Amino acid sequence: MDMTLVVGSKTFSSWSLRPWLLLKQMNIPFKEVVIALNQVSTRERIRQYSPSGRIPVLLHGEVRIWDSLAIAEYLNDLFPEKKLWPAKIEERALARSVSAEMHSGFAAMRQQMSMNVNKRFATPALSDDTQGDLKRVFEIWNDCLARSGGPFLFGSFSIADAMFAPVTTRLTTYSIPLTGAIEKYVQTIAALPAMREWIQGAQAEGEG
Ligand SMILES: N[C@@H](CCC(=O)N[C@@H](CS)C(=O)NCC(=O)O)C(=O)O
Repeated sequence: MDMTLVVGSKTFSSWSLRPWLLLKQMNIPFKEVVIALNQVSTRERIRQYSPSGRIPVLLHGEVRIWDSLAIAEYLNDLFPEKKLWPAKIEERALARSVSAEMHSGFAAMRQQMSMNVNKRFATPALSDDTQGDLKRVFEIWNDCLARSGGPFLFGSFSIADAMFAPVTTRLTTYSIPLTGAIEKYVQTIAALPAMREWIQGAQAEGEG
């Protein structure tokens, strides 16, 4: 049965990037529908697919899943052999914790460093709250990478990497100085063929 992922503009839609990257990276075939954000028709177009009025949405037969983390969990249920979460229960618990923390937190960073993969800005004066958010993201990454040995947060690519992928692009867009394991991790995500494909798609939109 075909799967269709409805996403927002690739330039801006950080929530959409997560399940899109997960599907691509795990070689799960899907069709995509892209809805341009910030247009007069955006709200109405999203409503055709999404009861919450938000995207991403995954359409699979009669099943509709809205919300990036719910989509990731659905894919994990559908494709257990793909090991979208780490194999060990302790690692899985940690991966779910950091993914949920990303999903529900970091409001200051999201607001001050909104995703725009087509732009590069000089490092802005970061608010205390944004600095606190970045400090916590780096703490999570350093901890996970030290435990797993990399190159991804839990060794091989998992839902946790998909959840944090938009943060890696924000660090580049806003020229945040990086060192050591953090810099290497950002480079690892940027070098993924799927990530390059998303960015090419964003460039083709000519937005931002
Ligand atoms: N918690 C949701 C958030 C989704 C969300 O906020 N999506 C934005 C686009 S990135 C949206 O649909 N905005 C509606 C609009 O721009 O009209 C998720 O994880 O999927």
